[in-house]
Amino acid sequence: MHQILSKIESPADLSNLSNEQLEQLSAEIRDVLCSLVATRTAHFASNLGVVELSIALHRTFDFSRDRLIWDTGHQIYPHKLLTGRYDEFGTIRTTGGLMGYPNPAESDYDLFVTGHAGSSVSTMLGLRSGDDLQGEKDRHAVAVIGDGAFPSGIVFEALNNAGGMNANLLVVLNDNKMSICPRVGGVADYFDRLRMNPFYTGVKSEVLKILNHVPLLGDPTERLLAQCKEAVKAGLHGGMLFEELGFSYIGPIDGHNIGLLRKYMEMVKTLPGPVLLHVVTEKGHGYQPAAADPVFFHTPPAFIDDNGKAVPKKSGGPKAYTNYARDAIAEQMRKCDKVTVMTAAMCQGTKMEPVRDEFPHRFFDTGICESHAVAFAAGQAKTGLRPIVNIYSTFLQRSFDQIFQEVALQDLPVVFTMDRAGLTAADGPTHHGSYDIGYMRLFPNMIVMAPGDAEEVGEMLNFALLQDHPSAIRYPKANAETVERDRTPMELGKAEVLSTGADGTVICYGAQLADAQRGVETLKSEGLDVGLINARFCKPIDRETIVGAVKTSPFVVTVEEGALMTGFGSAVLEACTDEGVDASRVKRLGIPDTFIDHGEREERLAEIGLTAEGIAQTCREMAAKTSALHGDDSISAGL
Ligand SMILES: Cc1ncc(C[n+]2csc(CCOP(=O)(O)OP(=O)(O)O)c2C)c(N)n1
Repeated sequence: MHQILSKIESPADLSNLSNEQLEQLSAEIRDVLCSLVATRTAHFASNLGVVELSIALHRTFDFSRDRLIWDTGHQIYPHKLLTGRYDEFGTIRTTGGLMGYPNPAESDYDLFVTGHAGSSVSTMLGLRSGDDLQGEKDRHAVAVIGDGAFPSGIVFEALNNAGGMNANLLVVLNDNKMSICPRVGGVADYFDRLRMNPFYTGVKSEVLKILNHVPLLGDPTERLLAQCKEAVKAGLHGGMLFEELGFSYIGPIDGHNIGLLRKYMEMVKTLPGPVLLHVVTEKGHGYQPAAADPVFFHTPPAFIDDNGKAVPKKSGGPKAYTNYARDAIAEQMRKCDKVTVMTAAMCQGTKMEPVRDEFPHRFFDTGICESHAVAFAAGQAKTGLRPIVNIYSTFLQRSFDQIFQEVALQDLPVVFTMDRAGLTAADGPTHHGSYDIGYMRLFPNMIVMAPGDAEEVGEMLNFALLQDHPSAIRYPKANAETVERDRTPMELGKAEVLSTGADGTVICYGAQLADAQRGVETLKSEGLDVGLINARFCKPIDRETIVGAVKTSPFVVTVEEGALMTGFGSAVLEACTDEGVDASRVKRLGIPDTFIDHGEREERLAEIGLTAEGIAQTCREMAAKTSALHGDDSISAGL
């Protein structure tokens, strides 16, 4: 069925194909993408939009030698299909299958494992510089970056540096007018003006006229290109921002016209110095529902196409932590008009659209600019507002220094609600929220918390907003359960003891509480009496309760869905050592010191023991070990 695509073993196989055949290839790639999203959640609209661009790039350059980086990397599916991964493509985003992002372990055509936006121009400049210094100046360097990722601060740092170095570098701006949600900010408006500017239409047709006389392959003349550049510089408006930074700005051009793309790429290939090629694409191109609703189709759930209408295969289901957090934020904003909320281009992922619509003046989308968002929140906090920075754990890593300097060092009451804290399944290592416990608890003044169940999300947010210090609340990408118990009120640095046990204690930090309770109940039915503590706070840690449990329990198992190194369990060990308490009978469950692959979240959690059975089994092992140590047959006999 995919007559051309199925024969593409490497991009070299594109070399004999005509533009008509390349267009057929585009249709075949789109067909593969549509079949994929009928089976599972995957990045869709962005990939539909870059089909022709991917083909033109691989047809023009030789990326077995030249350098190519797709910024963020979520739009890399056509590239994967063109670089020898057609046969395995059906495995993408499944355990053991292809990654949904670039992965050098899969292919030499993928240079970096990425998933976070904004680094492409910097890394490409490094590659350019490395190749130049090592006598490989003939290798071309190409970074493709979306208009959503473009306003990230680091991109401008890289453009500034590249312009100053006059590096031979091609930056392709893939302008589809969208981030995940509609793009925001001044740069977005600037791109709009570039598209609309009548002078530009003029430039475009002038350039086209010239290009029509340039042979497709070979002999591109620098003189003509210099003329284009001069034409732009002569004041025909648009692109001046890039020109001033030292780039030659070319475009905008139609990113779905393969012939045109190839012509321009042949042209810019030989243009010396840094070049920005502005390519206009349509997100969702070729599948009408996705083009009409690119927000939903950015990463849609598996769906069936019912006469052009996407019907999700599964709907409903229990409420996720994200929804509880969203509702809690909305409630606080209704209660107090000093409460504001920030997102860094993740309004949809954090399900904040209703909050945005209800509080348009207290909802701030900074674009993909996490470090700015944090410093911005600090400024608001200084004026007396109570900002909530609602960012995924993994993306908030970008703001480490602003969390340190602008927030913690000033002791400003900014609240961080960290979504996707823990394993995030199909996206893999770039998206797991593994490190926030460590990077938050490092800083003096910071209050670091994790709700044990659904109800605690709102209670913790309320508690956080009452503090005069910065605080962080983490929760995973998971459905939130309710753990039935007599609840104790939230108190700074106080854990909640759900039950005590003569044989051991589980101390849970965060959303594994329900699993821990199930695990403890299973053990009880087996004759092992294990108590359960809901830690609530990693910092300040409840020394009295937690160190007390380590002192008096035959064993303690700590549970957290975060990196063990610097995590909650480490905080427990540190507290014990500080108090001179023997912590050798403490076993820590969490994310080990390795990068976790993509795959089903449940599978991945099971591998590291973060399930009810995993927790129970660790307790059994600890019970056997400690009873053997103490020569106590009764416990091991009970197992
Ligand atoms: C640092 C960081 N923050 C947020 C995200 C989440 N994210 C993934 S893709 C995306 C939109 C990117 O827009 P654009 O670059 O225009 O690409 P498009 O999908 O429109 O092709 C966002 C916000 C991310 N990957 N990295």
